[in-house]
Amino acid sequence: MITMKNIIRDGKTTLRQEAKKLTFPLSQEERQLGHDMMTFLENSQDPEIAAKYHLRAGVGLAAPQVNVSLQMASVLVPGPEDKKILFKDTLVNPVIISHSVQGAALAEGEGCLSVDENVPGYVVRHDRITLRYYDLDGKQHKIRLKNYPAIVCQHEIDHLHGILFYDHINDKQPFSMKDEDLIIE
Ligand code: SB7
Ligand code: NI
Repeated sequence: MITMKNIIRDGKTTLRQEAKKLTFPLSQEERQLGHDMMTFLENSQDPEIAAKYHLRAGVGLAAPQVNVSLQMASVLVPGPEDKKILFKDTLVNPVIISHSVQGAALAEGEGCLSVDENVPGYVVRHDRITLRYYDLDGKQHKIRLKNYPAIVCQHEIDHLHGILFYDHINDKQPFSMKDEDLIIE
Protein backbone atom coordinates (compact mmCIF):
# COMPACT_ATOMS: atom_id res chain seq x y z
CA MET A 1 0.00 0.00 0.00
CA ILE A 2 1.31 3.44 -0.95
CA THR A 3 1.33 5.92 1.95
CA MET A 4 2.94 9.35 2.45
CA LYS A 5 6.17 7.53 3.40
CA ASN A 6 6.49 6.31 -0.20
CA ILE A 7 6.06 9.77 -1.70
CA ILE A 8 9.36 11.57 -2.28
CA ARG A 9 9.62 15.29 -1.59
CA ASP A 10 10.98 18.26 -3.48
CA GLY A 11 14.77 18.14 -3.59
CA LYS A 12 14.99 14.47 -4.63
CA THR A 13 16.47 14.06 -8.11
CA THR A 14 13.77 11.77 -9.55
CA LEU A 15 11.26 14.65 -9.36
CA ARG A 16 13.43 16.70 -11.73
CA GLN A 17 14.17 13.97 -14.26
CA GLU A 18 12.52 13.15 -17.57
CA ALA A 19 10.68 9.87 -16.89
CA LYS A 20 11.11 6.94 -19.30
CA LYS A 21 8.38 5.86 -21.72
CA LEU A 22 6.87 2.47 -21.04
CA THR A 23 6.67 -0.36 -23.58
CA PHE A 24 3.72 -2.75 -23.93
CA PRO A 25 2.75 -5.16 -22.68
CA LEU A 26 3.54 -3.75 -19.26
CA SER A 27 5.25 -6.04 -16.78
CA GLN A 28 3.24 -7.29 -13.83
CA GLU A 29 5.24 -4.93 -11.63
CA GLU A 30 4.37 -1.93 -13.81
CA ARG A 31 0.67 -2.83 -13.81
CA GLN A 32 0.78 -3.27 -10.04
CA LEU A 33 2.29 0.20 -9.67
CA GLY A 34 -0.59 1.69 -11.66
CA HIS A 35 -3.15 -0.07 -9.48
CA ASP A 36 -1.32 0.94 -6.30
CA MET A 37 -1.22 4.60 -7.35
CA MET A 38 -4.97 4.58 -8.07
CA THR A 39 -5.67 2.87 -4.74
CA PHE A 40 -3.67 5.59 -3.00
CA LEU A 41 -5.91 8.23 -4.60
CA GLU A 42 -9.08 6.38 -3.63
CA ASN A 43 -7.82 5.94 -0.06
CA SER A 44 -6.70 9.56 0.15
CA GLN A 45 -10.21 10.74 -0.79
CA ASP A 46 -11.93 8.50 1.74
CA PRO A 47 -12.06 10.54 4.97
CA GLU A 48 -11.84 7.50 7.28
CA ILE A 49 -9.01 5.75 5.47
CA ALA A 50 -7.15 9.04 4.96
CA ALA A 51 -7.34 9.87 8.68
CA LYS A 52 -6.27 6.37 9.70
CA TYR A 53 -3.17 6.38 7.47
CA HIS A 54 -2.46 10.14 7.59
CA LEU A 55 -2.90 10.57 3.83
CA ARG A 56 -3.10 14.00 2.21
CA ALA A 57 -6.01 14.05 -0.23
CA GLY A 58 -4.85 13.85 -3.84
CA VAL A 59 -6.54 13.93 -7.25
CA GLY A 60 -3.44 12.66 -9.02
CA LEU A 61 -0.20 10.80 -8.43
CA ALA A 62 2.66 10.39 -10.89
CA ALA A 63 5.16 7.52 -10.80
CA PRO A 64 8.18 9.84 -10.25
CA GLN A 65 6.50 10.91 -6.97
CA VAL A 66 6.98 7.36 -5.69
CA ASN A 67 10.55 7.44 -6.99
CA VAL A 68 9.82 5.48 -10.18
CA SER A 69 11.02 7.33 -13.26
CA LEU A 70 8.41 6.04 -15.71
CA GLN A 71 5.74 7.83 -17.77
CA MET A 72 2.76 6.75 -15.70
CA ALA A 73 0.29 8.77 -13.62
CA SER A 74 -3.05 8.01 -12.00
CA VAL A 75 -5.81 10.60 -11.98
CA LEU A 76 -9.03 10.53 -9.94
CA VAL A 77 -11.08 13.71 -10.15
CA PRO A 78 -14.32 13.63 -8.14
CA GLY A 79 -17.29 15.68 -9.30
CA PRO A 80 -19.03 18.44 -7.37
CA GLU A 81 -21.54 15.99 -5.91
CA ASP A 82 -19.22 13.50 -4.26
CA LYS A 83 -20.64 10.44 -5.96
CA LYS A 84 -19.88 11.48 -9.53
CA ILE A 85 -16.39 11.04 -10.93
CA LEU A 86 -15.26 13.56 -13.54
CA PHE A 87 -12.23 11.59 -14.66
CA LYS A 88 -10.54 8.39 -13.55
CA ASP A 89 -7.75 6.50 -15.26
CA THR A 90 -4.09 5.62 -15.12
CA LEU A 91 -2.29 7.40 -17.93
CA VAL A 92 0.62 5.63 -19.60
CA ASN A 93 2.86 7.61 -21.97
CA PRO A 94 0.38 10.55 -22.04
CA VAL A 95 0.90 13.29 -24.63
CA ILE A 96 -1.06 16.52 -25.08
CA ILE A 97 -1.64 16.49 -28.84
CA SER A 98 -3.45 19.84 -28.99
CA HIS A 99 -4.68 22.51 -26.66
CA SER A 100 -6.70 25.70 -26.47
CA VAL A 101 -5.06 29.10 -26.69
CA GLN A 102 -7.27 29.97 -23.73
CA GLY A 103 -5.32 29.74 -20.49
CA ALA A 104 -6.83 28.85 -17.12
CA ALA A 105 -5.75 28.71 -13.50
CA LEU A 106 -7.32 27.43 -10.31
CA ALA A 107 -8.41 30.31 -8.06
CA GLU A 108 -6.78 28.64 -5.03
CA GLY A 109 -3.55 27.92 -6.86
CA GLU A 110 -2.12 24.40 -6.75
CA GLY A 111 -0.46 22.11 -4.29
CA CYS A 112 1.55 18.94 -4.65
CA LEU A 113 2.00 15.86 -2.49
CA SER A 114 5.74 16.19 -3.14
CA VAL A 115 5.86 19.83 -2.02
CA ASP A 116 5.26 20.24 1.71
CA GLU A 117 5.07 24.05 1.71
CA ASN A 118 2.18 26.08 0.34
CA VAL A 119 3.33 28.05 -2.69
CA PRO A 120 0.66 30.67 -3.43
CA GLY A 121 0.05 31.96 -6.95
CA TYR A 122 -1.74 31.26 -10.19
CA VAL A 123 -0.53 28.32 -12.25
CA VAL A 124 -1.75 29.25 -15.72
CA ARG A 125 -2.26 26.17 -17.90
CA HIS A 126 -4.29 25.31 -21.00
CA ASP A 127 -8.04 25.42 -20.36
CA ARG A 128 -8.73 22.58 -22.83
CA ILE A 129 -6.48 19.78 -23.98
CA THR A 130 -6.68 16.80 -26.28
CA LEU A 131 -4.86 13.99 -24.58
CA ARG A 132 -3.52 10.78 -26.06
CA TYR A 133 -2.54 8.08 -23.60
CA TYR A 134 -2.55 4.33 -23.09
CA ASP A 135 -4.24 2.58 -20.19
CA LEU A 136 -2.63 -0.26 -18.22
CA ASP A 137 -3.99 -2.78 -20.77
CA GLY A 138 -2.30 -0.94 -23.62
CA LYS A 139 -5.54 0.42 -25.05
CA GLN A 140 -5.06 3.81 -26.69
CA HIS A 141 -7.34 6.68 -25.66
CA LYS A 142 -7.77 10.08 -27.24
CA ILE A 143 -9.92 12.36 -25.10
CA ARG A 144 -10.79 16.01 -24.70
CA LEU A 145 -10.69 17.50 -21.23
CA LYS A 146 -11.48 20.97 -19.97
CA ASN A 147 -11.30 22.98 -16.76
CA TYR A 148 -10.35 21.15 -13.58
CA PRO A 149 -9.67 17.67 -15.05
CA ALA A 150 -7.53 19.28 -17.77
CA ILE A 151 -5.55 21.21 -15.14
CA VAL A 152 -4.97 18.08 -13.05
CA CYS A 153 -3.75 16.08 -16.07
CA GLN A 154 -1.34 18.87 -17.00
CA HIS A 155 0.02 18.90 -13.42
CA GLU A 156 0.58 15.12 -13.64
CA ILE A 157 2.13 15.22 -17.11
CA ASP A 158 4.50 17.94 -15.86
CA HIS A 159 5.74 15.46 -13.21
CA LEU A 160 6.72 13.08 -16.02
CA HIS A 161 8.98 15.81 -17.40
CA GLY A 162 10.55 16.96 -14.13
CA ILE A 163 8.38 20.06 -13.79
CA LEU A 164 6.72 21.16 -10.53
CA PHE A 165 3.69 23.44 -10.30
CA TYR A 166 5.55 26.36 -8.75
CA ASP A 167 7.86 26.50 -11.79
CA HIS A 168 4.89 28.18 -13.51
CA ILE A 169 4.33 30.83 -10.80
CA ASN A 170 5.63 34.31 -11.44
CA ASP A 171 7.69 34.89 -8.29
CA LYS A 172 7.52 38.70 -8.48
CA GLN A 173 3.75 38.79 -9.10
CA PRO A 174 2.37 35.39 -8.16
CA PHE A 175 -1.25 36.39 -8.78
CA SER A 176 -0.73 38.15 -12.09
CA MET A 177 -2.41 36.72 -15.16
CA LYS A 178 -3.57 37.85 -18.59
CA ASP A 179 -7.06 39.40 -18.81
CA GLU A 180 -8.02 36.59 -21.19
CA ASP A 181 -7.05 33.82 -18.76
CA LEU A 182 -9.89 31.98 -17.06
CA ILE A 183 -10.04 31.58 -13.28
CA ILE A 184 -11.53 28.26 -12.26
CA GLU A 185 -13.33 28.47 -8.91
C1 SB7 B 1 -4.02 20.86 -7.70
C2 SB7 B 1 -3.58 19.64 -7.23
C3 SB7 B 1 -3.18 18.66 -8.13
C4 SB7 B 1 -3.22 18.93 -9.46
C5 SB7 B 1 -3.65 20.14 -9.93
C6 SB7 B 1 -4.06 21.10 -9.04
C7 SB7 B 1 -2.70 17.31 -7.66
C8 SB7 B 1 -2.02 17.29 -6.35
C9 SB7 B 1 -1.45 15.95 -6.04
N1 SB7 B 1 -0.22 15.74 -6.70
O1 SB7 B 1 0.90 16.22 -6.20
C10 SB7 B 1 -0.16 14.98 -7.86
O2 SB7 B 1 0.95 15.17 -8.61
NI1 NI C 1 2.06 16.93 -7.87
